[in-house]
Amino acid sequence: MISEELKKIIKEGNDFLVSSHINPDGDAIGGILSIGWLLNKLRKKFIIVVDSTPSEKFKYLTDFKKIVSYSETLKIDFTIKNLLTVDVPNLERLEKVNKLLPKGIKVVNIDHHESNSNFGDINFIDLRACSCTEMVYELINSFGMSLDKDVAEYIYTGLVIDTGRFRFSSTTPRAFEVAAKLSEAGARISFIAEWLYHTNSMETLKGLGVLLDSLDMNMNGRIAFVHFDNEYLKSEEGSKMDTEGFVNYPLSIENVEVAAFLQETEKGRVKVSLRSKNNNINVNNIAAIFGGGGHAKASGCRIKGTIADAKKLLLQEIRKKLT
Ligand SMILES: [Mn+2]
Repeated sequence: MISEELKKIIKEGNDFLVSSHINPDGDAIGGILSIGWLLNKLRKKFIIVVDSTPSEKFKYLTDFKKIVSYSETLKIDFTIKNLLTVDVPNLERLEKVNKLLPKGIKVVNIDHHESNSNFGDINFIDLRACSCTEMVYELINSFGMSLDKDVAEYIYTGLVIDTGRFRFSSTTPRAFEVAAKLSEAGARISFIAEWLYHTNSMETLKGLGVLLDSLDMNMNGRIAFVHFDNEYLKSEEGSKMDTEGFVNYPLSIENVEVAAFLQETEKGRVKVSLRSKNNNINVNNIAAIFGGGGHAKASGCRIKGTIADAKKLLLQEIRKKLT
């Protein structure tokens, strides 16, 4: 349900900073672009800023280039009065974008993460929404606007990414209803599927080979780990690959219940993506132990130490849940 309070701040407010989490995924990017589309229709002043450069994978989205990557020298030519976040469970996830926020601004929080801390002045949280873009779709609808191809593709991209192509158990009948409307509005369904899931760079495919070689099975095949060490991530080939979706390969193994994809992004610092196929194992809770978060079946965190250290710590926690 769209609250009157939410509609009011979007209708009457101005000078918005729109943002999402660091390393934005398809739902984050689709979410901020569809909010931008709405604000533009309402002739609002706004800027979209995220920490980190968005993946080129999403360059087919019309206003992709309007997403600004945070830098120390970034100048915004208006005073921000409102912050609008999409797909952000807590403000820390904005990372350096926090430096742009003046004191006393209003915060609007649009999200579907279980771990959301309700940090906004206005919180639009819907744990049943398949994607944040589905929530923005409802918001745009509440303004009685009709969709064009551009916004239909922003929304559809979030929906496809966050439902794993309408595959996750979280995929609702509503997701298909919304997808039908987006297709009607001109979203290129076939092109997006081909581009997102059946087009790879050579480096990505070679990287997948390296990753699969690292496969490490634990607890009689119930837990699968894969990893990249820092040397590979920094190498000529490794630095060019797109690792999106890689965690699904270990997860696809029959009898695997929990999969973890570890990347030593810096020496002594490991980024972890966690996935669960077991309804009784909530990987959001496991990620939370290490200061991360996400969803019951898909979450992430960062662990200090080597790949071996991180595996050991994760194994300890996952083992507790599995026994
Ligand atoms: Mn999302």
